[in-house]
Amino acid sequence: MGRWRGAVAGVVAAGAALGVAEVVAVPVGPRSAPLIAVGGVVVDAVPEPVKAAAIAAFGVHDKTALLVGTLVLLVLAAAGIGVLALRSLRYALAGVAGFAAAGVAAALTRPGATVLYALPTLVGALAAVGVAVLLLRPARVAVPAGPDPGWDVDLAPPAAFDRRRFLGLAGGAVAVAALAGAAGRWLGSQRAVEAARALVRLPRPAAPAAPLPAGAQLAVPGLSSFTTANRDFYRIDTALVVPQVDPGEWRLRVHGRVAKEFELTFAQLLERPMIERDITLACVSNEVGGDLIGTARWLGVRVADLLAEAGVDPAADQTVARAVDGWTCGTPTAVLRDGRDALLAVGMNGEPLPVEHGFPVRMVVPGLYGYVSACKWITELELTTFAAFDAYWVPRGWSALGPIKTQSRIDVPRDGARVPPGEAVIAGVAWAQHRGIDRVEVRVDDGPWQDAALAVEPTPDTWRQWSLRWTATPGSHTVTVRATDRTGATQTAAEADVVPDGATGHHRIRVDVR
Ligand SMILES: Nc1nc2c(c(=O)[nH]1)N[C@H]1C(S)=C(S)[C@@H](COP(=O)(O)O)O[C@H]1N2
Ligand SMILES: [Mo]
Repeated sequence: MGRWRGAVAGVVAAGAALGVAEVVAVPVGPRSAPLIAVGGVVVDAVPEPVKAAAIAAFGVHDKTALLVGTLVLLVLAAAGIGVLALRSLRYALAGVAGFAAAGVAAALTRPGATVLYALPTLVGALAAVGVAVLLLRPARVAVPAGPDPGWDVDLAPPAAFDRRRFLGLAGGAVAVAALAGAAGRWLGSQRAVEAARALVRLPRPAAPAAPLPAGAQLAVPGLSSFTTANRDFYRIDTALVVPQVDPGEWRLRVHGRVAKEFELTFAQLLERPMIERDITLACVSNEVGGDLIGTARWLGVRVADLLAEAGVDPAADQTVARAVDGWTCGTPTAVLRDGRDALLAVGMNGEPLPVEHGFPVRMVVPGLYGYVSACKWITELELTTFAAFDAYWVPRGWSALGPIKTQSRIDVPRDGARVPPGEAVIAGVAWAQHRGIDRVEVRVDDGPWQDAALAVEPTPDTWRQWSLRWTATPGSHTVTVRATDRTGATQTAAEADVVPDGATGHHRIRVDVR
């Protein structure tokens, strides 16, 4: 009977610590909460294969998986420490001290941390000690001193352990911790940033995008829509809690190897001439056939205009964008100035940027993967060189340069679908941003490559829809697609992993016609 009591006490104490810490983290800042801080260190430290495997296994839920995994480990450790603490409370104190040290160290080393970041963990640790003492003490004092009392030491004496009191206290602590945790999370999400976002009035673009041509969107059920709704847009970043940036405090600093450094406020940015563009954004971690890609109508200021104003040192071949949470990406300066619509975006599909997509300002560069260009919650543009600085993903095994590779995907039918025999439609999307798609071919089984019909391409900076009629014959079939971009290059069949600079290979599905 003894052991479970220790395990329960340990887990309840750990829960109390996390719950209380969440509340203290509300005024201090969400990234100071120990679970988030430790998770953040893990995110920054995991070796590349683990990160790639996590994205492959969990996709956009990789961060949830990380937090759940961390919690499971914590629960196991806390249970173990609780069992030890039945023998001596010293074990409980040592365990709490160990976890507190890890939490404080993680919180204090997060980018942008202040000494206050230690507070949530410390207050949480006090709560854990309190709960542990409360739950474990009766068991301890009950173990009689002196000569062997004659009963199994594993069994506490009947009088010593008041099961109802223990369960009542444990239940109470769990309820308080859960309430505190939920309240902390809720208060954290109610921060002023959503209200500030609701107040943003986006300027009219000086150069609006033309309405989408009718032929850009094919009428094929199940085909991805040309424009991806904000709520459906994939999200990939290293932020365990979404940075909350008050547009009133936001500054963009343009500095480094420039003739004239300067700073812009959000109001000043909004006064500048804005352009509106349809651009497809893709993640380098997108597997062949994957869905880490989407298209939005972005509103923003040309990055090239800002660089021209700063006066760029011709030797500064890399422009590093830095986010408020310390994340960085490095973009070739030449790409930002070659005339393409590289944007500091404030609007996405007619709304201010959603908070998780970078509110108030992010970068979007047609033709480059997000990890080398699409900095969300941006606050700095630093002109430097590739020789002088490695951005976030580079020391973690990814290429410093990330031009998008020509790719195509079959959306209809779905892989593994059952298709009735007869007339069918195969359809999907193909992309080679900033080069444009000129041809898409489809092959059934080992048959000839057949040209698919292409939808209207509003700009070479977006994906392009395609479709092909097919008379489906009974049996099991594979369907393969490949695209050719406007430079004449056809997508390679050679399969390459997403690391270091994007997956290659043909998307192939299997369908069952019956
Ligand atoms: N601050 C910050 N910006 C970031 C990232 C990040 O981790 N932190 N990830 C980048 C990556 S890898 C991609 S693919 C795009 C994804 O943008 P989205 O989440 O709006 O789709 O954001 C980029 N911008
Ligand atoms: Mo990405």
